[in-house]
Amino acid sequence: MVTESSKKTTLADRLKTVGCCQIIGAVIFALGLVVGLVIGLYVHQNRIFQSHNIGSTVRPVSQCPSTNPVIHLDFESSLFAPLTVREMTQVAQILLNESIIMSLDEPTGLTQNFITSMYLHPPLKAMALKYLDDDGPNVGRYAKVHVQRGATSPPDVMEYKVGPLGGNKATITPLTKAGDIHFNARPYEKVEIANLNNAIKKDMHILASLIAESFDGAVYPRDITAFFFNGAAGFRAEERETRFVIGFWGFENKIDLFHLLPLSGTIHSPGTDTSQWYTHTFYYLNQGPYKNASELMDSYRRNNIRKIKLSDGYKDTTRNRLFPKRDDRKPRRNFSHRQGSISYQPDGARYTIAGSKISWMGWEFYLSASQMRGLSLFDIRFKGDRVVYELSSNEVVVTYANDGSAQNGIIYTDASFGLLSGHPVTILRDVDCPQYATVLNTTFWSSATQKPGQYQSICIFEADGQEPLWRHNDDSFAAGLRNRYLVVRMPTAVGNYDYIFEYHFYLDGNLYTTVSATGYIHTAFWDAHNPHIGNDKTKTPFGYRVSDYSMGAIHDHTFGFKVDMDVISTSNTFKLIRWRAGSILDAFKTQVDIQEQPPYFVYNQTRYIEWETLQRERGMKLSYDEQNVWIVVNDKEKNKWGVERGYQIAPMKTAAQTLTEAHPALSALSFTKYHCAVTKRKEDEQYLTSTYDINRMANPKGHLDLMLDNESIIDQDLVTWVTVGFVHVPTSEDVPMTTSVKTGFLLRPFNFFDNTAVFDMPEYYESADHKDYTHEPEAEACYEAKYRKFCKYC
Ligand SMILES: *[C@@H]1O[C@H](CO)[C@@H](O)[C@H](O)[C@H]1NC(C)=O
Ligand SMILES: *[C@@H]1O[C@H](CO)[C@@H](O)[C@H](O)[C@H]1NC(C)=O
Ligand SMILES: *[C@@H]1O[C@H](CO)[C@@H](O)[C@H](O)[C@H]1NC(C)=O
Ligand SMILES: *[C@@H]1O[C@H](CO)[C@@H](O)[C@H](O)[C@H]1NC(C)=O
Ligand SMILES: *[C@@H]1O[C@H](CO)[C@@H](O)[C@H](O)[C@H]1NC(C)=O
Ligand SMILES: *[C@@H]1O[C@H](CO)[C@@H](O)[C@H](O)[C@H]1NC(C)=O
Ligand SMILES: [Cu+2]
Repeated sequence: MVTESSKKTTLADRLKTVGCCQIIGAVIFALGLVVGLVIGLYVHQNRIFQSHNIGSTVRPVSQCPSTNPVIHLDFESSLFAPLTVREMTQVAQILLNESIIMSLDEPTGLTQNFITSMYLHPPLKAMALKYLDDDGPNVGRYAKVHVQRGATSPPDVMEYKVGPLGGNKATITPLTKAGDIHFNARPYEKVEIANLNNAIKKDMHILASLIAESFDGAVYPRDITAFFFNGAAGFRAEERETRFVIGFWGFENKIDLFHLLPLSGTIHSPGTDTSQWYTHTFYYLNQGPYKNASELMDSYRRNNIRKIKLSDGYKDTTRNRLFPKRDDRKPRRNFSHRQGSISYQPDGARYTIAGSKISWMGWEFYLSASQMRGLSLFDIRFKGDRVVYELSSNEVVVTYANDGSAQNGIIYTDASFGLLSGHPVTILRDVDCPQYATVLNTTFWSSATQKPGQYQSICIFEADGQEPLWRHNDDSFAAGLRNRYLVVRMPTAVGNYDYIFEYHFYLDGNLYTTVSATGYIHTAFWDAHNPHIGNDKTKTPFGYRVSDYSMGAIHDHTFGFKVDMDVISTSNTFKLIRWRAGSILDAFKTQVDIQEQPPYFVYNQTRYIEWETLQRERGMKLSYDEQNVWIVVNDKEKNKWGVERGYQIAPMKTAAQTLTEAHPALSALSFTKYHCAVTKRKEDEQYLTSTYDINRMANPKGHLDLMLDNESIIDQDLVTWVTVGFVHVPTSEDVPMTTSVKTGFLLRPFNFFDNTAVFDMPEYYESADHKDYTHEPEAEACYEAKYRKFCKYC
């Protein structure tokens, strides 16, 4: 009774208050409106904005606190940080002093010795672990250097380890033997390209009228140039036969890979004596081979050949077809003039960077990078336990298929060119990462200038996933945790493609590795009268027509990673959980021998799981028909429930290699056959591929199948080599730009913790009776300062 009456009073009182409030509210509102208008006019006229003077109508908003997460950037004191510019200079000086190279001037000829790349040689793991875990001595920093030795007889390529860097105790250790790496198996670099360009000059002169008549009045070298990266330089290491194709100029002194032309040839280009080089095997509109340019020209003059004549004015349209700029003739989308949603950091950064060590919400790891292999992370720990010793991108393979004289059988192993040494990439704030991201440099050695360089290529930030990491609603409560994660992102540009490598660290111990592809597609000439295509003049067996004279060549993108898991210690075992279907008896018989199905089973069929411990090194492929779960466990470490602690390796949606062993490249690319291969870790099994194998496919020397040699992998230091990718059928939407496509894999705790690892985080929780309410920390509203200008050049 008492309660009821008091309730009524309260309600009546409230109603009164409300009525009263409404009047007061209206007055305040009117006042506010006037004040607001006046202030608005004032602000407008004076073009100033002083938030603390605005009064009650506008909530005062100030700039978000800017905390600098960088404690220091002394990379040279770190075990794993990328080499610094200073260290690279020291290494070059040491090689010069020891006469391994003769000069640090720009190389001008192939008969010189010069450095083609340089990057951190990771410390020996045993030593690094002693240092990290047992107060062992600092193992120092070492460089790995590739030297192209054209001055040596016979010429070759050598790799050296130089260090320890910093003091005056550095020594040079050859990692290869003289002659081991044949000179003709080396990757292409600028000096050779200049000589290859020279080698075709006289042919271009001979073919001048063919070029002009066929290609819209094109004149070499004013309008067209040659492209030399058309796949392997030879099948055997000794061979060097460089196929070239002609195309229009694109951006910035580079060929336009979208407007290649149907004129090609091959340059016999072995060794260093360029006077012995010659061109041969010419094709025009896939007609040939012609022994030399004169022979082709003869045939053309005598009309013994089918001809092509591009439409008039075509060559002046190529740039606009490709240039990635908004088309001003297109109407703007409604509201597209407004700024889109953005995220900001209201309470300062929640991560720190000390040297190359990054910490965020229980995660700790070191960042590293190599100009050849890209971005790496070392010593990844979560809540104090080491989970991964090394997580590194290793290789990107792109295998094309095409019907073009120099445009068939193209295979790129991008790490041979260098995942980070192609074009300097600068992080585009607001495009690549939010304003508040921290940007770190990576370094590279420029083969062309014989100087070190660095660019702003990695960004680090906490991302707002804008989604629940977990949630639950019940009649008695509602609760959840917003998903936020740390991102380490590195965009790269290798030729026409841009790859964006990322690592995402989650609050629950999950770690995503992803890679996206965007950029330009690589095409071949579209020949409407190609005798190899059917009546439907829109496609070839190798892809669709995507422009007047271009077809998009089908290809795959395959990304290989080294994942050196250390679940708590280096003693790990790999287990397969097989996802089975069968009878109830089959299920039980995997553990106990029973003869009769227990009576309470409603069906006699079920699914069940079986465990297999991998005894020996093995490569595995995913299959929809065989659902397996891959886990790396430490059988000496148990969780509270007695289960061995582990981490799962779970690929995201991925393609599989479909080339068979009949394809000549498959052994050099043997890693592409597996989605996951498990090997016993060895210092000399550093990478999935060799820099040189693509140019010596007949006898490749550094690929994954050579590591899979049946060694025991029970309670060993294991490396799992994870490979994911996608197939690409280019369509008209890839022109001018392929929008980003993503794949990757997840490392996920698997009985690693006693329970969900996030219940040490502040969360949102509300009981139905509203008596218990907690939420994540909430800072005052603020605006994010644009502390770095968007525009790089203005
Ligand atoms: C250069 O070499 C000489 C002897 O070969 C050695 O004494 C000197 O320390 C070296 N200098 C550097 C910078 O390595
Ligand atoms: C081109 O080949 C033809 C016949 O195969 C030969 O007669 C001619 O000398 C060659 N020309 C050049 C410039 O090598
Ligand atoms: C865009 O805005 C205009 C003007 O408000 C409106 O007439 C039109 O229907 C809108 N178009 C779309 C696609 O929403
Ligand atoms: C990063 O590289 C840029 C050049 O791209 C340079 O100006 C800057 O000083 C470098 N920053 C650090 C910390 O080395
Ligand atoms: C399973 O159940 C089906 C249908 O109930 C029955 O026909 C079949 O014989 C059973 N199989 C076994 C092995 O009991
Ligand atoms: C791998 O090694 C085991 C044990 O030595 C042996 O039984 C097996 O035949 C080997 N397998 C291969 C493919 O060599
Ligand atoms: Cu692609």
